[in-house]
Amino acid sequence: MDTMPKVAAIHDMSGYGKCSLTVALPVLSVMGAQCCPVAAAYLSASTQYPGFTFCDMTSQMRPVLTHWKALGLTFDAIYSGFLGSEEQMDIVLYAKELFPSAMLVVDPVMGDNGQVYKTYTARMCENMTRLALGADVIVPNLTEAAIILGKPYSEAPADGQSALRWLDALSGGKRRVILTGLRFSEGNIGYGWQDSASRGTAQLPFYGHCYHGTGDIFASVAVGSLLQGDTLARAAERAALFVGKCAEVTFKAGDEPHGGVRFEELLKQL
Ligand code: PXL
Repeated sequence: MDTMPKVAAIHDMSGYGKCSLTVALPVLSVMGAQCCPVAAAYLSASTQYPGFTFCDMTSQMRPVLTHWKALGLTFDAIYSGFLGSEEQMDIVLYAKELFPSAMLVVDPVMGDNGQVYKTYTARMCENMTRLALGADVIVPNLTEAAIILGKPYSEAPADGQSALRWLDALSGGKRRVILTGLRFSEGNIGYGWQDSASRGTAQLPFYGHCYHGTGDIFASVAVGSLLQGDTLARAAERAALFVGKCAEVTFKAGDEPHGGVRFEELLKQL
C-alpha cells in the first residue's frame, strides 16, 4: 500500500489573514500529505489587524495529541509555527515524545522586520528558541534568527558570506536550516539553506511589498517538499519560487499587503 504522509500541524487558526493553518492545510493537501491540525489559538484575524480576538487553546492541545496516540496514529512530521502561550513550546516537544519517529520542523514564528509580534512575551521567545534548538529542521526569518542567536537585528546578514555564518550558527552542526527574508539588494529577496549535504544562498526578484503570511506558505511548501523526498536545497528552492509567484500575482492585482498573497490560484502548480 502506498501510504500518504501525515503531518501534525501545530499553529494558530486565524479566520482572516491567510496565515498559519489556513495556508498549511491547503498547501500540504495539494502536495499529497494529510494535514492534521492542532490549533494553538483561534483568532478572528491575524495579529496584524487591530482588535483581533484571541482564544488560547493550550488546554486542548495535550489531550488532542494524547488521543491521537491512543488511536495508534503515527506522523511523518510534526510542524509547528505561531504559538499562543508560554506552555505551548513544551507541548510541541510532548508531541515529539509521543511520535518520536516524526521529523520535527519548527518555524519559530516570533516576529518580522525586527519587531516581535504583539502576543509574544519575552518568555515565549526564550521557549521558542529552546524549541528551535531541539528541532530537526528550522525555518526562521531574519528577525527570528536574530532572537535565536541572541544577536541584534541590525546585524542581520546583508550578503552571502554573513548569511552563511548565520546559517552555520543556526545549524549548530546538526539542525537543517532554511533562513528566509535575506535581502542583498533593493530589488531582491531570497533565502539560504544548510544541511550536511549542501549550503548556499539564492536571490529572487522582490515585488514591492512584504506580504503577510508568506513565511507560513514558505515553510508549508518546504515541509510538503521534504515529505515528497526532496533535498533541503530543493525544498527551499520550491518554497521560494512558489512564494515569489504568489507575490508577483498579488502585486499585479494591487492587493494590500496585510491581506496576504493570492496563493489559491497557484496551488495546483505545487
Ligand atoms: O504569519 C505569521 C503569523 C501567524 N499567525 C498569526 C500572526 C502571524 C503574524 O503576524 O499574527 C496569528
